[in-house]
Amino acid sequence: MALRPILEFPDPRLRTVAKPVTAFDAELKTLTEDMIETMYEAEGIGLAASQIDVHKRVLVIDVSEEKDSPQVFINPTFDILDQETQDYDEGCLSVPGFYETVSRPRRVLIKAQNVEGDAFEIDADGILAICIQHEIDHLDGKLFVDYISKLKRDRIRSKLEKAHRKSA
Ligand code: K1U
Ligand code: ZN
Repeated sequence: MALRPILEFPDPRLRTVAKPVTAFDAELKTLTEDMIETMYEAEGIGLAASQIDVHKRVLVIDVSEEKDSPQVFINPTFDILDQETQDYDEGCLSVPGFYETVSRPRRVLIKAQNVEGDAFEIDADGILAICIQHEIDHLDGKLFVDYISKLKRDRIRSKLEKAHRKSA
């Protein structure tokens, strides 16, 4: 297993739309193992392959208290089950240090495949429903900062660009 570097906003590669997975092979298994290790090391509750510059429709999530229940979602989609929304102060490993309130549908039906290619569904609410929507946004080249005002987004962009210049 290996840690993979995480791209940070405003890196344009985060805007790439990921392609569906068609090969359920050893390379995919290694990718998911690396993503789980990278998510835990970064202390995140989710990670999309797009964030490590791999533009395939692959996500990992672990919303358990003990951080011992990683879930892998290949080619995930969701249907909204409840039009009611919930607000949550979202963070993002690609936008480190910033949290903003985002409103999303509170209950969704997740449809995905596992690493072997078998289809499954999960009726999700709470943090899992929020996290899967945030991660699927990554696969579509979208970030949580796209839901906030341009003024706030531009402020975050310039602070991160300054931090990147300092660390270069
Ligand atoms: O996609 C990512 O960058 C991972 C992101 C997932 C996420 C967090 C909060 C709301 C929606 C999606 C993170 O894990 S950022 C870290 C974080 O916010 C967090 C970490 C531990 C517990 C709770 C939140
Ligand atoms: Zn994110």
